[in-house]
Amino acid sequence: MLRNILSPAFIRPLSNQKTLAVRALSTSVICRPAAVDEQKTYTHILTETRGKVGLITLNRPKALNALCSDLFTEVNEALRAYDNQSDIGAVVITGSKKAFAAGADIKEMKDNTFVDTYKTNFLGHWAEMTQIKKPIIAAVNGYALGGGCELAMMCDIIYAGDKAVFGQPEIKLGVIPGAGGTQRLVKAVGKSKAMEMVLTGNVNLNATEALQLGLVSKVVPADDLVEEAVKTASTIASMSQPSVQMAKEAINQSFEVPLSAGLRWERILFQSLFGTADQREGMNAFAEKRAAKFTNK
Ligand code: DAK
Repeated sequence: MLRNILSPAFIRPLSNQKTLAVRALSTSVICRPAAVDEQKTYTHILTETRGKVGLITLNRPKALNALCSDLFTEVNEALRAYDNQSDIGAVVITGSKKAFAAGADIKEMKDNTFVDTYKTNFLGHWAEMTQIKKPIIAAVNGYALGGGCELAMMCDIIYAGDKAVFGQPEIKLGVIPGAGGTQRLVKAVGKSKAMEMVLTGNVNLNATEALQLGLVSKVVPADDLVEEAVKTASTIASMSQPSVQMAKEAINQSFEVPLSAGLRWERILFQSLFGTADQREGMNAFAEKRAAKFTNK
């Protein structure tokens, strides 16, 4: 969406921008494909709904949840379905058994040519996930290596179980991180640590180190991890959904555009929420000393 805003057509008076912002948001919602069948069973993931939260569990434990192409296709399908489901407000992704994900599937990738990756949409899978509007929490239960670490960083909030391990070992395979591991990691842990991790391939972060460096926002005992992530996701899901989705978008812009453009977009989104039923309700509820009841309007 921001690409549209930065185009010359968007450099207009604020009132027009507000209209455009609202139109862009509503158009992108209306044009989305219908939710896939909620009863669908997947091969490599498990899905479950907990209240207003969608829970996706990566489930190839024998391969430490290595992200083969089919698994990623399923993750995207489930995310799109939840994104289109009006009674879901946020999603949690976790892994089964001892791994979150030990990376992209090396056995699948090893004989790939560049053309193969196009045919299987290997590159596209990863880009698709960033289009999801609803917040995603990664509940990292164990190994989050290579693409697994990148997958966690593509989520909006990361909680680490006390057995979590974060690393970017691609250099040991003769390649480099290819889905954000050289970019998002630097912003989370700083240049020196990111260089150390990526250039050696064997400097991993445990949960406590990841917390200290700011890669994760909370460390949770393994047994409570999913419950804690679902609890936070439920809180998010109880807020006004247009505000939640605009806030996610605005924060993500800080990774992508210069500060001045990010501040401008934040202002447009902020102003576009004034006059909505939820803005009136939220502020009236405060004045009346009661909890707000949002209707997402
Ligand atoms: N791929 C395929 N299989 C994997 C795997 C992986 N990444 N990681 C583990 N496995 C499999 C093992 O081969 C083994 O299978 P079997 O031999 O039993 O058939 C099984 O999982 C159990 O693994 P281990 O026996 O090795 O278990 P350990 O506890 O001894 O060791 C480990 C755990 C996590 C330290 C070790 O498995 C390991 O080092 N795994 C590889 C980690 C790694 O190098 N990950 C980075 C992969 S490269 C891109 C998008 C994404 C990517 C690139 C580009 N674009 C969009 C451009 C991502 C690249 C990567 O992630």
